[in-house]
Amino acid sequence: MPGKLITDKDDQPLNVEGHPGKKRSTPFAADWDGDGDSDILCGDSSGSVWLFVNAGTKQNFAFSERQQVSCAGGPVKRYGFSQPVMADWDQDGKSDLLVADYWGSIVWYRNEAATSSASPSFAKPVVLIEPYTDEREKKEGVKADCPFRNFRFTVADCDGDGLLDLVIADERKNASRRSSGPTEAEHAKIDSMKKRNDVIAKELKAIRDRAWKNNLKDFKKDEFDLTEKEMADLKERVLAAIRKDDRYRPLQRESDRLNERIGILTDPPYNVSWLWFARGVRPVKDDADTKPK
Ligand SMILES: [Ca+2]
Ligand SMILES: [Ca+2]
Ligand SMILES: [Ca+2]
Repeated sequence: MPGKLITDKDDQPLNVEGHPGKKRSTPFAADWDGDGDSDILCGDSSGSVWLFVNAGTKQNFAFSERQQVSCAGGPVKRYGFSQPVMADWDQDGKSDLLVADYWGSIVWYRNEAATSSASPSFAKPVVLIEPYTDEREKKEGVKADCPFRNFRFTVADCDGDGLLDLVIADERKNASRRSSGPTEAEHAKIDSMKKRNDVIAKELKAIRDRAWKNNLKDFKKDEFDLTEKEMADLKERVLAAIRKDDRYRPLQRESDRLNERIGILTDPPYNVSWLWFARGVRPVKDDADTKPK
């Protein structure tokens, strides 16, 4: 289905600004003003959350100019790449705002408006998931038993216990599920692969040496007495001879595969994304205490 550009009343595209060059904005549709149609909240790369109110109808949008979403303490502003989600977190009948950010925190802004149909009025944020600051990483490393950074998340009562839960996708610097290096069994596997690689390396060298010796014979002089042109000629012949050898390529391929598998076991790939389930998270502390350093 082709997309339809959402435009404002002047027919200009709705623009969510963030840092120059970084535009990973995250929209969330919600009926902000309680008039029955969907309005749009949008987080941006700088950590702000913007609101576009639909002053038109469900079918014919007419979005007003963007407004920055605020709470009791001032503008809602997180630590980059904010993602807003509206959900009635404390189940008092009024939709609250939850925001995730780059550092992997999720905060909850309680809606303190008088009624559920009034435009929201948010309290100061309280922390549901603490950020993974540099300081914390220095102390704890990249832990394998909790989400890391750069969250995207959704809210639902997944386990049906009546409390809303969080489902989080993080971005991890280190994909390893181990806190230390390879296990004993993996070390044994690595050793046996390295041994096989040594054998292959010797066979490959023998093929190259033989090709060199055989082709050098045709020049009828010592290799140190060859002219520059003769040396280039010899190298070309050696390469051709190696390519003709039936064993060379399969051995080379086997060695590449072994090196790749050794690499995976000893140096895991970086920047993967894992999914996490956080059951009915209660506020952990005031946001002022968790500022990333
Ligand atoms: Ca609306
Ligand atoms: Ca609420
Ligand atoms: Ca639940």
